[in-house]
Amino acid sequence: MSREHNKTPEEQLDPSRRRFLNTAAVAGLAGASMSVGLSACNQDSKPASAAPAAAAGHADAAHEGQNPHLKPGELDTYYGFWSGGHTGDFRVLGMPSGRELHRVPCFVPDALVGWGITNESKAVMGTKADGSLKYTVADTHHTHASYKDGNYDGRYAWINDKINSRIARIRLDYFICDKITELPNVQGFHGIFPDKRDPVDPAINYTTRVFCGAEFHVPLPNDGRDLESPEKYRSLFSCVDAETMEVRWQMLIDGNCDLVATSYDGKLAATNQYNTEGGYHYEGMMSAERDACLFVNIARVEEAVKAGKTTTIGTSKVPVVDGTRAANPDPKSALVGYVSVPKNPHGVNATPDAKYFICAGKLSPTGTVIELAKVLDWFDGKLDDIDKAIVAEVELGLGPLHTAFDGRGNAYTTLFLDSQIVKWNVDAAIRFHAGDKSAQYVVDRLDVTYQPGHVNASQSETRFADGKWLAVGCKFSKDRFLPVGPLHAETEQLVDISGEKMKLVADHPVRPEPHDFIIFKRDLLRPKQVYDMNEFPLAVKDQKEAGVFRDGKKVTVRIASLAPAFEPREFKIKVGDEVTIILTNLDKVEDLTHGFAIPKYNVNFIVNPQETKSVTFKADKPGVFWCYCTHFCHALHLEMRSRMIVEA
Ligand code: CUK
Ligand code: CUA
Ligand code: CA
Repeated sequence: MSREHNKTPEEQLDPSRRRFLNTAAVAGLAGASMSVGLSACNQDSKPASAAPAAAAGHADAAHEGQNPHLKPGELDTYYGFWSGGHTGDFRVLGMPSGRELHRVPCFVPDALVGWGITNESKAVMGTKADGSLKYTVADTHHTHASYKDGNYDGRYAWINDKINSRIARIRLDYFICDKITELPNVQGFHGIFPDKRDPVDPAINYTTRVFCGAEFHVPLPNDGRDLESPEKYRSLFSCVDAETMEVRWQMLIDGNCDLVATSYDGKLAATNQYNTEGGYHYEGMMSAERDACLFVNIARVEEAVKAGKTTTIGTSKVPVVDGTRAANPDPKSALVGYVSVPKNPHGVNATPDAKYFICAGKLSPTGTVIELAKVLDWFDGKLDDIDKAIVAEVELGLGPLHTAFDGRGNAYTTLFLDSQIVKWNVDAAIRFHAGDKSAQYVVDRLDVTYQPGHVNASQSETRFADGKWLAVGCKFSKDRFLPVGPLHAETEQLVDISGEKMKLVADHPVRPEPHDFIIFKRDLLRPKQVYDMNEFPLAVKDQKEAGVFRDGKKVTVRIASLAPAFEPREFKIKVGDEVTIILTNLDKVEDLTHGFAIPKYNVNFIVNPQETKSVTFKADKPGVFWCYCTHFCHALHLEMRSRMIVEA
């Protein structure tokens, strides 16, 4: 296989270059796009060639670039929050090194921390009547963090689960998932974005809501009715309270949604739709030349909810407003405006100057720039056609998906089919669209390997985009890493964007498949490394509080760990008992984690310094069971055990 990056700058800048990987599936997609997508873009909307050819090769010779490689002991300057994909977790990377530092389990059990084993984690994850987990699979795509004054404030992050329509919150003081909410009547919860401030109260300059887009349209309620009437299927756009994690309201919408973006003034949330056709096979979903980006007038929706202009669906009590096109004909009262965007658009991203949202065309080779002030004008009745909010629609390349920003006016869009990132200047694109055909909006193209989906840059989704690093999540790795059998790692590539030209500086393999991520400055976070014991009502605060407490067949065993011993050193229970073990780690030393495993009883979890966890199980096997520490904590780690004696 030829290496895609061996190519001259002149070739990189040539937007007519069309090369495809020798992969049947990809070729198929490319074919579909070529036949239906390119036709959407007429010939004279081709971009001007970007930079003078003579200068292209050496334009950046003076730019030394940044070094992503850290010496032993050096710390990264950014945090990266990556979604885990099917592993259902939230991953924390150091950037620019790309070193994976942590995985926060959310939706799927995790054997290291005992997520899905302990009572506390099961309460967060949700259980069935018999106490078993309600779900054990997930599909996380998108992770975003809470804002204050247009920047990350280090309180929370959120992540979606597309399969079971759940949203998880991660506390960024301890890097733990503390709440999970299942959205009612939603299938395929996909895009997620926190608001950045309140639309009406200027004192609230931080995140209080999280908006959740929904992808699949289903009968509402989905209880067996309307199975064969797809024209009645709808999706719901949901608003979740950032603090309580309760669903504040939902809104009926047309079509199927991908991403969500929010404006910096708190007034607008947008979600891009690829199935305005209401198709239920892919041919139907791509039959129209244009779909939409839907703009929600947040203050109006909340007024309508307050005024009780709502319904409910099925057994859910959540108030539902009607945001369908048909229900919102008059801009002056509309809850929603539908801006037309070509064709099966993918991704919607807010520029750091707060002026524009950008949608990528996916099946059209275009990027669409929508001016937010004009959308607001339309809601105020000052603009007769909401499509006049489109200030640019320019050709970028094949299969545009997601866009990141450098804070210097440039956008970086992934081209899935071209296996490229295209760097383009938003102002130049607007001038080009307005008729200045000499405006060179394409600044640079970089081959990536291969088939990029998400892209993000350091601080890109804040007012403080700093244009230093860009990461791109490539869906295929092919020959980039040592072969490990049929399942390939994905390639997260690191690009230095501090200069005029993009520089590929590192490849990182990642376990499939993370989708989206954010990168932000490390000084915006202040994680704690020892728990506050007062967070745990069950805490065994002293070794003297340890012991066995029996109430009929219910037995509570309170255990304290203090390296290198568990207290009590042994305990007796009886077959038939319902046993709850409560374990507090009394060690206060940073990094001193203990584990607690009970052989044959399917119990294993860890307790970090000053943390308390509990497990409940039925004593159903008589014998001696050495409860042992699984986390190397001390020279006497192997000796750190407690003898569980189960009497017949
Ligand atoms: S997405 Cu992942 S590549 Cu829409 Cu969740 Cu685009
Ligand atoms: Cu405690 Cu190992
Ligand atoms: Ca469509």
